[in-house]
Amino acid sequence: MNDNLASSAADLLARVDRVAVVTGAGVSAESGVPTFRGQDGLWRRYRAETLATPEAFERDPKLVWEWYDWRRGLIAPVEPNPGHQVLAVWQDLFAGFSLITQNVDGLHAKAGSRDVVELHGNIWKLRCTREGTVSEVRESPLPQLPPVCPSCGAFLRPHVVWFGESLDPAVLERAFRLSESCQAMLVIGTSSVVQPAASLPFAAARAGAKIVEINPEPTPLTPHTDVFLAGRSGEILPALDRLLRETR
Ligand code: BJW
Repeated sequence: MNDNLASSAADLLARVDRVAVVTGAGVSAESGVPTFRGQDGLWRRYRAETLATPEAFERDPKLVWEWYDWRRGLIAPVEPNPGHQVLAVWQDLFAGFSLITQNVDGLHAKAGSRDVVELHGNIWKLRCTREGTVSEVRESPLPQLPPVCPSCGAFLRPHVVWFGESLDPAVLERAFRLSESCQAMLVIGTSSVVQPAASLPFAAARAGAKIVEINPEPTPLTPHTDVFLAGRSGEILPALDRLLRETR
């Protein structure tokens, strides 16, 4: 990490009251959860269109469920890392703090973050394909694949947003409102290619917010940021937290 850039980011954060954070799979990478794209990404080994689309589920619900059940088993024993922990502490450091995540792993909540805006749903929740009811099911592995609704017998599906599906309008509207009302936005561990999540920092910047990005690799957002901190969020966020406390 470049010390001057980290100091600039800390100075920037020390001067604002309202902060919004957008996270992606990279924030959970140091906990051992694979990302989607990139070297060991899930999409390198599995084809998104065969597993994360409504058409895939229609075609072969058991195959899709086997993949999700495997991922639930992978995530179940995983613990939040120092990056998640700093973000949980920051909710009480700023007068206004919001955390918007594309992740479905629930690790921000496990770290103690409250009221997380989950853009793409949550892998621990299941939704009835007929009635639309949502329930939280932590059991892993699931006893039956595909699981069925205890009330009507229809298949349950993961309560996540697949490609080609719309995000929950209320959740999306809230994410844009928070983005457009913050003074600084941190964009952490996302390749910034999946829409509409990738538009949030642009909406924030248009409304006057400063943008800080944390990622080991540059992304399509990088040229539009005020500060780009190259590195892992589990290392950079604790360092930024220390600098911020010295500055404030
Ligand atoms: C670290 C690190 C460390 C590593 N520290 N960092 C234009 C053209 C074509 C299609 C579209 C288009 N506009 C919109 C679309 C459709 C599509 C889309 O955006 N496609 C793009 C790929 C082009 N979007 C949708 O379909 C969305 N719905 C929608 O738009 O509805 C209206 C509509 C429909 C149809 C057409 C047009 C409009 C829904 C998107 C749903 C995404 N769902 C998934 C799966 C969720 C369930 C599950 O988990 O199984 O969400 S896909 C996957 O990508 C997952 C993620 O949340 C999402 C984003 O990935 P993320 O988090 O950025 O992860 P990675 O792996 O990409 O990046 C990790 C980053 O971390 C990397 O940069 C690393 O460098 C970094 N990193 N280690 C910090 N230690």
